[in-house]
Amino acid sequence: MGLLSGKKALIVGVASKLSIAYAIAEAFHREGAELAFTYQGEKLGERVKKMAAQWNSDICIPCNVSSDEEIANVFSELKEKWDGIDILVHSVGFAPGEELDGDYLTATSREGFRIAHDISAYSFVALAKEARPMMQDRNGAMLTLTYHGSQQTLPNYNVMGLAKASLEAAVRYMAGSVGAEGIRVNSVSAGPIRTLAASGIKNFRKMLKKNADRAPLKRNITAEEVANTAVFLCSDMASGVTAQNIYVDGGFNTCAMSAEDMEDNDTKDNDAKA
Ligand code: NAD
Ligand code: 0WE
Repeated sequence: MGLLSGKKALIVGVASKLSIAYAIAEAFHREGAELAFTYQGEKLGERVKKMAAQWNSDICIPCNVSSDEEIANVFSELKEKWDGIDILVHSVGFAPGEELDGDYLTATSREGFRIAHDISAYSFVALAKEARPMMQDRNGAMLTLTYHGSQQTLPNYNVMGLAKASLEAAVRYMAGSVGAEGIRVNSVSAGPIRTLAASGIKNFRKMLKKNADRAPLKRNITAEEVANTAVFLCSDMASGVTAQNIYVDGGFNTCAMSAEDMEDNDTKDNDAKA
C-alpha cells in the first residue's frame, strides 16, 4: 500500500523530464496515486500526453493559467472523469526574461510585475477556487513550489522574489479558507535545481556551487527529494500540517556563512597580512 493509494491528484506544471512536477508525478505514481495533468500550450501537449501514459493516465488538459476560462475548462473536463480530487499540485512560475537580469529597480516594470504575480502567485488561488468544490471533506491537500528568494535577496531573482512572497502568504490565507473543509494547503521551498525554469539564468552554475558549499548537507538537492516531501505533505501522514512552508534545500536557508565562505583568498584581511 502506497502513501497515496486511492488518491486522485491533479498536477499542474509538467514541461519536461527535468520539471519538479515530473519528479512529483513519478513519486505520486510510485505511492499509488491516480494522476491527471495540465499542460501550458499545444507545443507541450504531445510531450505531456506521452509522459502521462507512462503513469497510466489519459487525462491531459490544456491550461494556460493566465486564463480563467481555461482553468474553468480543466475542472469541467475533470468532473467527467473523476467524482472528486484529493490533491492539487501547483508547480508554475514565470516572469518575462528581462525582469530576471540585473539591478532590481532598473529591471522591474509595471507589466513584468503584473505578469510575474499573475502567473506565479494568483494562478494558485485561481486553480484552488475551481478545485475547491471537488475537494470537499476528503482530507485533501493543495501544494505549491516556492523559493527562498521570497525571504532574502539574491542577484537577478528580482520580481520573482516578490511573487514568491505573495505565493507564500497565499498559502496561509488559503489554508484558513479551506481548513474547515478538510483541505490542507502547504508549500515546499526547494533549493536551486537545473530545470527549464533555471536555464538561461545568469551564473546558475556558480549559484549551485555556492549553495552546495554553504548548505549544512554540503550538496545540492534533487527534484526527487522535493518530490518525496511533496508525497508526505499530500498524504494523510501530514494530516496535522497546514499553512506551512517546508524547506528542501539541504538547510541552506538557515546558514548566513559557512567555513567554506572563509576560504576566499581575495580579502582585505589577507592583503593586510601579505
Ligand atoms: P519548469 O520549467 O519545468 O516548470 C515551470 C512550469 O511552469 C512549466 O511546466 C511551464 O509550462 C509552467 N508555466 C509557466 N507559465 C505558465 C502559464 N502561463 N500557464 C501554465 N503553465 C505555465 O521548472 P521547475 O523548476 O520545475 O519549476 C516549477 C516550480 O518550482 C516553479 O514554481 C519554480 O519557481 C519552483 N522552484 C524551482 C526551483 C529551481 O531551482 N528549479 C527552485 C525552487 C522553486
Ligand atoms: O523560480 C525560479 C525560476 C523562475 C523563472 C525562470 C524563468 C526563466 C525563463 C521565472 N520566469 C522565467 N522566465 C524566463 O523567461 N527558480 C527558483 C529558479 C531560479 O531562477 C533564478 C534563480 C533560481 C534559483 C533566477 C535568478 C537567480 C536565481
